[in-house]
Amino acid sequence: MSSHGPQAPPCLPSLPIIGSLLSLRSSHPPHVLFKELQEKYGQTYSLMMGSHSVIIINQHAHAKEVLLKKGKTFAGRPRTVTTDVLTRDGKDIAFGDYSPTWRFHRKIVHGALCMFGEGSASIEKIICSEAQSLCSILFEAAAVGLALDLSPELTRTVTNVICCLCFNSSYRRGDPEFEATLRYSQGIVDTVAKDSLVDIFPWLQIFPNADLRLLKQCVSIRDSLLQKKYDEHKEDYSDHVQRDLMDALLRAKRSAENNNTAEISAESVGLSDDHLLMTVGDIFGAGVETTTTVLKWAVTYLIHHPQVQRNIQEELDSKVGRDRSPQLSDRGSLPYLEATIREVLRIRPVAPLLIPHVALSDTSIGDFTVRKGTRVIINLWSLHHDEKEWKNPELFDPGRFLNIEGTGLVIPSPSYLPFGAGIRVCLGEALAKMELFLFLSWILQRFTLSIPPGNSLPSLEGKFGVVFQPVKYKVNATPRPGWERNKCQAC
Ligand code: HEM
Ligand code: PLO
Repeated sequence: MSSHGPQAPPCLPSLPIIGSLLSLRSSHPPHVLFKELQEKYGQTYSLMMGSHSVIIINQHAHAKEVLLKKGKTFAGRPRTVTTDVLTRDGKDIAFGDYSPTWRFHRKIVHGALCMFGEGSASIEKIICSEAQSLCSILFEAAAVGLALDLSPELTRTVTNVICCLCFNSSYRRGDPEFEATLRYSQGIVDTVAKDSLVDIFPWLQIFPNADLRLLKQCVSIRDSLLQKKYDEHKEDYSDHVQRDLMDALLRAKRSAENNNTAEISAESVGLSDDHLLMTVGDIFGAGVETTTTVLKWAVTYLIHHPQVQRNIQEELDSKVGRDRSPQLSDRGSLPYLEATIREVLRIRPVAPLLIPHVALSDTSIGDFTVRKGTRVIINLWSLHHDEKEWKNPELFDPGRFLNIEGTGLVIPSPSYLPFGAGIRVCLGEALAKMELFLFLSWILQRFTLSIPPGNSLPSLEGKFGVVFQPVKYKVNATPRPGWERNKCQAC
């Protein structure tokens, strides 16, 4: 405790109405700027976004205090103009405030995702079947010497996994409905929750705003797609079979309706049509954009580091061989691949600022006082690039996640939280890890990825938004020796 007693964190200069906006003008993306501002204001400081007080945290001790030790106190979410458009005023999980409805929906989703652990439609089988068709497309492209932008292919592959889990359906290549999801989802990623001016100054809504217009258009396309899936599910719903997440939500709604008394209705426990749709919308959106983004970063780094790619391939050759495809039970024997995935998640976190948290009561972080309603941004970028915790943080080095012998995995620093932590921790962590492992192992068992001759290496800079995405570029997937012909049709 300081000699002056408890104090608020140091604050950036701020003016009425505009807040600290003048100190935040920068050519850098927000996570980099927030990391730089530590030099002047310390690791934990505050600023004003319009009329809201925001605390920025750049170190793991305070991050863990917020997420774990005081997780419940900091479990709130701010309401913003753009996320309200996306989620019908916070009726979803990710951007919805802490409430019994929020808890209930997290529980249903968790249960539905666990249900897929076993059985004939197991997640592993779904992922492997999608990996198989992705590899077929890469073989076809290689056969005619075509370099591919992997982004739409990886997106469709990942979309099909989550589509199967949410709606028990999938998309073929070129399916117009899939092309529509690609377009609307990119439109949403480009416009939602990126601290655009309307989110800081809600009154700006009254002026024409191209971003907000695009967001509304994209959300309405997404909503009609979700509504269609919902109507189809309602039509052939049965209490006896649960095909997917949509069915799990419908079952919860029906059972609440059957127990309906004067005071407790499906609406009042948060099972309105809006809530159901927004929950699947979240899982569908998160399920696609995050995992696809990590796969794209992984490919980008592998192209920059051919030696890392060769190391993974050698590990695959010796532990899996060529006569069968990798499966989840190989995870323990492929530590170098796992270490590479961990390093990708460190160096380019999908959500470099997580989603903002809000203090639900007066509280504290370290020695600093925090008022109820204060927004808290955990700068994961700072945690993952902290020079005190990571040697050469900008260097891509999977070896840092291996023990000295290179045989086992380690987490070398507590300053590593790619999925967040505590009661707001990512709901899809297990699923995402399975997908990353299986897709990358299937691809690298069969192909070597490189940039077509004459093209320059893709930028590692990335585009800031609600997910931090790499740039677009074309890749050659060259079949490895012994894989010149797609021999693995049967496995
Ligand atoms: C939240 C990371 C994949 C569903 C989050 C958060 C992070 C994160 C950092 C925010 C935590 C916070 O605000 O404190 C990731 C990464 C992924 C990934 C790195 C891929 C590698 C997925 C997938 C799903 C998913 C596949 C869906 C199945 C969610 C949901 C939330 C969330 C629903 C909101 C949780 C809440 O606010 O209560 N994720 N995620 N994520 N994630 Fe993920
Ligand atoms: C991605 C675009 C979709 O069309 C809608 C959507 C829903 C949930 C969001 C997701 C987007 C981006 C990534 C988010 C996810 C909830 C949790 C996840 C923010 C906007 C992360 C990484 O925190």
